Amino acid sequence: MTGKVYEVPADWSKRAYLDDAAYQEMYKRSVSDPNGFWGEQAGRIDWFKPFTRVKNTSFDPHNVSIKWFEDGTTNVAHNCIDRHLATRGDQVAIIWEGDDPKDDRKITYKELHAEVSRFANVLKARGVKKGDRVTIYLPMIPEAAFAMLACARIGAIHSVVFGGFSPDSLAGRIEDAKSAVIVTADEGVRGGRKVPLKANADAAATRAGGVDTILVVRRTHASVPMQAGRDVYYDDIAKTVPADCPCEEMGAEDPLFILYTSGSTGRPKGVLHTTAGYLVFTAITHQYVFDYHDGDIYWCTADVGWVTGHSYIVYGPLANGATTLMFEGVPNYPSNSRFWEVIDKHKVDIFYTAPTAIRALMQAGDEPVKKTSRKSLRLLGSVGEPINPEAWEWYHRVVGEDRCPIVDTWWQTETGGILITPLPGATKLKPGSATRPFFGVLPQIVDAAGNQLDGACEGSLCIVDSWPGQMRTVYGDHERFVQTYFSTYVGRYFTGDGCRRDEDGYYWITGRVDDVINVAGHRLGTAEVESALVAHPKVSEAAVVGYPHDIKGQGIYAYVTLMTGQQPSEELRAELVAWVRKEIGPIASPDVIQFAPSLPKTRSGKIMRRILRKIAENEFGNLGDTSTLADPTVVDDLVNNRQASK
Ligand code: 6R9
Repeated sequence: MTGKVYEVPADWSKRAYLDDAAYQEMYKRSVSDPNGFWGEQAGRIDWFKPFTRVKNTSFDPHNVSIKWFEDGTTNVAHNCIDRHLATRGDQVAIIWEGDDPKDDRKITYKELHAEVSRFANVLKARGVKKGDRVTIYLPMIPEAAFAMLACARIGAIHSVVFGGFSPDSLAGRIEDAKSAVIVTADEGVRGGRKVPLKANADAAATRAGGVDTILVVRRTHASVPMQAGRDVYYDDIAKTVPADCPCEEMGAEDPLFILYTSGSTGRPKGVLHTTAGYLVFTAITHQYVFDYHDGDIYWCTADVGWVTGHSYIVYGPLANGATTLMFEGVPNYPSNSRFWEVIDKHKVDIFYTAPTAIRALMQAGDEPVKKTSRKSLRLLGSVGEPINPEAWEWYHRVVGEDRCPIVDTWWQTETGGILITPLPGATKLKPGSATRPFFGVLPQIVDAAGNQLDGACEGSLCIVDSWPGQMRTVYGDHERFVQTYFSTYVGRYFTGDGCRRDEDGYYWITGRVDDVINVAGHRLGTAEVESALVAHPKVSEAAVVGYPHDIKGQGIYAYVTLMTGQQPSEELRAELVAWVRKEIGPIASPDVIQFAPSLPKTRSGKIMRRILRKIAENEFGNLGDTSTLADPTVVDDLVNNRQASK
């Protein structure tokens, strides 16, 4: 920790929406009078029918129920598009920057209206109705945003699946959502390489069953097999449908989307977000956290397959009438200057990315950054995992030339939007700290027994009352929602994160305290990787833990016990890595596989992950109590055969 504090720059305290006094006052009001505060904030969106009740929420595990603005009606696409037409029809809504620096496209609000309406009519032509689930498996092309907004327009529920997931992972999500329609592309393009999206969608549809339409957007124009009756090219039907499509009137609590995310147990959960509260919350956070003003060019580098892409590429920015940049490529293609070149090309004011990208670019040195101008930049953001102070300092000094504040935003798929964050005109920054709670957010740090800790302390992070962007349930499994989030610390939302609060009341997220690992900003359950490994015919048992990784934050370390008669070998190691990539997707590739004749277990048969974590972290001296192990000698073997991690 550098211990350094960065004051709010003088020009920022002048131009920002909020200074520290305004933050303090609004924060106090937001938590002492949530009905008044959020009732007013709901005025940032158009309502078809006004609500009469603001907050109706309970975290009581016998009756977890979260409703905001429940009797009002509105439509998300209307708020993100139609209502802007009169004042900003010719303003650019989306700047698309392709993987190849020569490819780009600008889409005005008027054009967005036409594209989304047409897309909505195409979905209708394929029988999609209000409440139906549509799976979107697309690369980062404008059609991904069109498809999401088209669903919102007609009241369909989208489930976006990251293009890096395997056919199996995609199939699981299609099945769980009971989705009959998949929107995909012939192929995706990333870093100059093709991704066989349609082929993956075909395999997933076969596995999942129940898919009656695969809508194919042409991205590379590669020839892909098309199954008659089921598969159709988007542009072929788009020509045949009207350009005009009215917005469905949606209840505030009607579902907007499902997004699958990993937890510590079982299969990924379908996190369900609804209409009005989510939109109000993403809009207010996008405005204040990024201090978004009319005319700013805003760029979030996330993929729409993750919640950051949903909330801060599409919904928050478009609700605010912003210009949002959508990037198809990767940070190091064609060179390590790509991010900074895109910033110069499109005069980006606000740039929001992930620590893993910052660390990777930092390793490439200052030169690729310094050869670009970046003079348009005035604010930097970070999200997805804790940012180490070294990376923070480099981002601030080299990328932002000491003039751009950094907003380190902590939040989750479940929270819908940012919960702990600096506000650039109000908050002094400490590198590595997400600083203070956003409006309406009441964090609580608890000890293992669930006691509330006060003042400077460290423990597990809970949130004690609801905010409008909170997930409403696990799709199709409300009991799992209650069990996962409200039972560990009764009556409180448990985030799964560890957290320290310092003497200034600043929050420092220390990472997950459950069996979730965060690899390059992607959430993975260790249980998911384990079940992929044990599905291999030569594997009898597997235990997976995270370990510190210079660029990815955490790497994946897998201990594997083979079936009797199988011999460890380099070939088998490579085969298992390839197997996990195929089962889950490249993001889940184990970095290290250690073959272990047996795993450390308690007498009741539970694997002692604490020990496995220590060995993976190279902390042999500090293995803690091993006396409860059924066979303590197992540990010596593991230590002696530890694999060097990359
Ligand atoms: C938005 C997003 C959520 C988990 C979360 C935490 C980690 C996210 C962070 C951060 C420290 C930050 N996380 N932002 N940790 N500082 N600024 O990433 O959602 O994919 O659901 O991941 O990511 O561990 O619990 P999601």
